[in-house]
Amino acid sequence: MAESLLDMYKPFQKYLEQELFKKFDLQSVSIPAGLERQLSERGKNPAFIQSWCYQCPQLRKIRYTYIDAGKSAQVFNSVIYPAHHYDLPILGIDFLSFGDKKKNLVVMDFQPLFRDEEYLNKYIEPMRSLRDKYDDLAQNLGMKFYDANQYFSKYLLFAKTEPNTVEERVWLAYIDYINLYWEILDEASPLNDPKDIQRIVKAQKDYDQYSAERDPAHGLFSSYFGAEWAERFLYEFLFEDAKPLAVSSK
Ligand code: BLA
Repeated sequence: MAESLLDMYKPFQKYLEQELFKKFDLQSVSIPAGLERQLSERGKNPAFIQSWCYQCPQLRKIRYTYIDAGKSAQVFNSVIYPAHHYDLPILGIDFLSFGDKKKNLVVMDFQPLFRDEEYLNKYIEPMRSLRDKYDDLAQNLGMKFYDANQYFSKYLLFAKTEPNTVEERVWLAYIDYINLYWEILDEASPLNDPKDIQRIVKAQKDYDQYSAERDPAHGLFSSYFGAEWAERFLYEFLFEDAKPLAVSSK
């Protein structure tokens, strides 16, 4: 399916892109100067990173990033933030492959903004049948960087797996999860009360802060592109609503 094992997540990017352009009236969002693409020749293989960003009335920020460092690393990462008048979970995708495809990590989730029962019943329970269908991809791996009880659902896909499984099982799961996300979005009713909207603004901002502070990719960005670039990429693009900590942990 992939043109070569070397761009193993490119079909996933293409699929998402096609879906987005088919379903939504997308507008390009500019990425701060110097962050849209970057090439590193520091490592064993050159590493190229490129990002895309869009918005539409239903989705206030759609971003995805591809890192191509040949055999050393292939990464597809995407976060889709619904408009502030929808309290839907954030769609999070993180597919990684390191060192000659020996280690493939796939994570995909509808990342809940709130954890009360009503919310979870409304937005997370619908994932349950997919979680059961792809039981093999919902491995009980512990988290080192993140807290599984914050911004992750109990039905996330989280697997360490083989390239074949990525091309076959993960591909099917990916399509199913994305389609379910579109369904939930189609059915969502916009909120009007400014208090409700403020609560969502804050929850999405807290998500950015939490994610920026814990991002396991910080070290990878620094080693490829330098600490300064890594810091900017995190705080000016990936999680732009987060504020850098006064004392940086660089
Ligand atoms: C883990 N994600 C990782 C790791 C890296 C990235 C390098 C550690 C892999 C390892 O050595 O075990 C990479 N994260 C990235 C990249 C970006 C990024 C390249 O933000 C940005 C371009 N991560 C997400 C999203 C989810 C997510 C949206 O960015 C949600 C689906 C999940 N990534 C996630 C999880 C882990 C992970 C759960 C395992 C971390 C842990 O053990 O705590």
